Parts: sequence; C-alpha cells; structure tokens
Amino acid sequence: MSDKLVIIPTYNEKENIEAIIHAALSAEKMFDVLIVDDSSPDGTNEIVKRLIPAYNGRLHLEIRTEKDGLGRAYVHGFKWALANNYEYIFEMDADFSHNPNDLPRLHQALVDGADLAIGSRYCNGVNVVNWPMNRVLLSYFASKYVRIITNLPVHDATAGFVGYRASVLKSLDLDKIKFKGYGFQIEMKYKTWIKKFKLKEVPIIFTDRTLGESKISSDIIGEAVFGVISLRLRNIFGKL
Ligand SMILES: Nc1nc2c(ncn2[C@@H]2O[C@H](COP(=O)(O)OP(=O)(O)OP(=O)(O)O)[C@@H](O)[C@H]2O)c(=O)[nH]1
Ligand SMILES: [Mg+2]
Repeated sequence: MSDKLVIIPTYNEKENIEAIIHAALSAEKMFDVLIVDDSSPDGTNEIVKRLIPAYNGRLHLEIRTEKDGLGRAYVHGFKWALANNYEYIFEMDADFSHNPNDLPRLHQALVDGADLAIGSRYCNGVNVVNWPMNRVLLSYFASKYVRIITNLPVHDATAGFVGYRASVLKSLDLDKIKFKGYGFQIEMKYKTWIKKFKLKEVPIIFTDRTLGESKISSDIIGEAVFGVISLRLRNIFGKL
C-alpha cells in the first residue's frame, strides 16, 4: 500500500471522472486515490465502482448521501485517510484545474520538511489559464484580503491543490471545521499556520475546467468574505 493518498471530491463529474482517476493513478511515485462523491445524480460513482477492480486496491470510493459542500467531503476523506494510515494526504479537484503531474512536486515539498504544501497560483505572478478576468480578480484579491485580515503568510489562500502531513490533520479538530466552500480552504490553512506548522507554496499553473459545470455560488463567496473576519476574531478571543 502507498503512504500517499489523493482525495478527490466529486459532484456531477461524469465527464471528468475516468480521466482524472487514470491521470492521478499514473502520476509518478504511486499515489492512491479516494473519491468522495455526494451521490451525484449524474451517476459519477457508478463509473468509479466500475473502475475499482482494474486498479488493484489503489482506487477507493466513499459515497455520502447528499450534497453537503466540498469542505465536508474533504473532512470525510481526511478521517478515512487517517483511519487507513496514510502519511501524505492531498486534495485535488476532479475537473483538471489541478494538473495531476504536479502531485510529485507537492509531495517533495512535504518530504523536504513542509507540513502543508500549497499548490500556489500567485507566488510567481498570476498563473491561471482560461479563467474569465472577473474570476481571476476575485480569487487574487480574495487572497490579498485574507492576508490583510489574518496575516496568513500565503499568496494563494483559497488554493485547493494542497498536501498535508498526517500529523497536521491529526492535530486539527476536524469536527470543528466550519466552512464548506472557498472558506474551507482558508480555514484549513489558517488553523494549520496558527498551530505553528510549516507552510510551503509550490508554484503551479491552474487551468479552468473544460468539461462539466462549476459549482461556485454566491453563498460560497459570502461565506469566505465573512468567514475570514470571524476566523480572525475567534483566534483573538481564543475560541479557535
Ligand atoms: N463531494 C462533493 N464534491 C463537490 C461539491 N461541490 C464541489 N465539489 C467538487 O469539488 C471540486 C471543485 O469544484 P468546482 O465546481 O470545480 O468548483 P471550483 O473549482 O471552485 O469552480 P470552477 O473553478 O468554476 O470550476 C470538483 O471536483 C467538484 O466536483 C460537493 O458539494 N460535494
Ligand atoms: Mg473547478
């Protein structure tokens, strides 16, 4: 069994799922894959079930009964990863915005001493392909905003292509992770940082999805805007 697991949350990803699984399981250094599917109505998990036997125990599936946000899906995946003794645990989207060939570099950052490796779009300028300008600006200024409010020393605070050492996930109280969307990514980085773990940004190029539909919504943006202020205040008052 590998000591490295890539968690991919899915909701209606039938156009991408087979190819992303194949790409992740073909990346150098032998990563295992866990799909956490929220009972996608398009049958994503049926495709996964069909693929499982071909990958000799390297492909796993957890199905949750309803759509409950990417944050909750990841928390479910983290618990599964710890219960199955993985040492290096990665988050990756199903839509090829994150290039599976970057997984070995994220892993290397952890081997070289980082506790949280962040696949970062903004540590060397802006490395985003095919996103409409309003999405780029939203995401870029969201990171600046997070940095101003919280001091978190990261250029890409909402990055969703990251790797953790198991020790980080063991030390966070996963049942207290509150946020579901972009806020989740910020919350995880902030809580890791205030516990004095070592964060390292690894430059990546992010590409907009070509297949399937985005699940971003205005609630998710609102959660992140107000959530950042609440994270900072809860830390000041010792309530994190
Ligand atoms: N299990 C689960 N997965 C989800 C949920 N919402 C989104 N996802 C998955 O999380 C990943 C990121 O979602 P996207 O829709 O690509 O959201 P995004 O990357 O923020 O938005 P775009 O950049 O516009 O694609 C994808 O693999 C989705 O299938 C959810 O509620 N449950
Ligand atoms: Mg996406």
